[in-house]
Amino acid sequence: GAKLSPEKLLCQLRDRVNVTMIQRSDGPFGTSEWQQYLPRKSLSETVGHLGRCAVVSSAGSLKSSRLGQEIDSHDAVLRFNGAPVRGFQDDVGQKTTIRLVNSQLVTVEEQQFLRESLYNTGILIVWDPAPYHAEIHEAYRRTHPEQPFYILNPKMQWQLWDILQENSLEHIQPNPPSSGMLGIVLMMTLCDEVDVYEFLPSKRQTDICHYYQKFHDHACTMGAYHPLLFEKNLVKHMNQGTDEDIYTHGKVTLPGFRKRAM
Ligand code: NCC
Repeated sequence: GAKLSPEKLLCQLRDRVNVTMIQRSDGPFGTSEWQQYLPRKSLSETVGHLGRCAVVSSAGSLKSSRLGQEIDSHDAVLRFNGAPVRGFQDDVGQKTTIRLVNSQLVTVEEQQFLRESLYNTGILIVWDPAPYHAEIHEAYRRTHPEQPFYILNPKMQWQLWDILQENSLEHIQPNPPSSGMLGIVLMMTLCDEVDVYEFLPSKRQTDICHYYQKFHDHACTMGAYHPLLFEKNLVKHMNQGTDEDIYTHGKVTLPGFRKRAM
């Protein structure tokens, strides 16, 4: 596919990717046991109007970045999976407004997921309910009844994948986008402006997978299962910030969909 202009690409993302959460009345989730475990309020009602938002990748290159203060200066901060803040505040900040987790984490690391306090700050959203276990959702709801806990509409990942494929010259394996890419598009629907940290690696780029673990794997940054390289090309194409910001801060600035007259 031929690459669209950044403006056209933003319109396509806004118009074709349906960023919604599963609602109480939807399909198999509409059964009586499920109804009570889905939040009553919509996500946008829960978060309200958001101006500047930050998306914090889990990349190893965040280590020693000292971006914490800058990240926390945003109205809302999105983090992924088990990425911690305690002990890493200087580099990644401490504010967590939304945590986006994959269903593998919820099911495979079930005991940690149910117990660790990391998960009960802010709003939780889980994606990819294909192998999803309703029991864990229920168990979590019982332990933290007040916390908003949403399930991302599973169509979204394939709508986004289509746009990734259309804007790439190569064939992309039909695997869902990474949590990172899903979170970026989610925040573009909720916020006026989105700063993304270390999704496009800075000068601190490293083979260390996460800022919170001593584990080396090149695929964490470049992708293996997820079409990460294609995601990063697309995000680079839409960047409204400078190449200098990418190099020094690993920072990309994207416009929110709401403020656009497209
Ligand atoms: O590693 P993960 O991702 O939790 O990272 C969150 C997002 O940060 C971006 N990232 C991460 C590391 C890195 N070096 N560069 C990056 O750009 C990516 O956008 C990534 O999505 C996931 O996407 O959900 C993923 O989850 C992990 C794992 O399941 C969770 O951490 C829970 O333990 C996957 N790892 C494995 O399955 C081993 C990973 O492939 C994708």
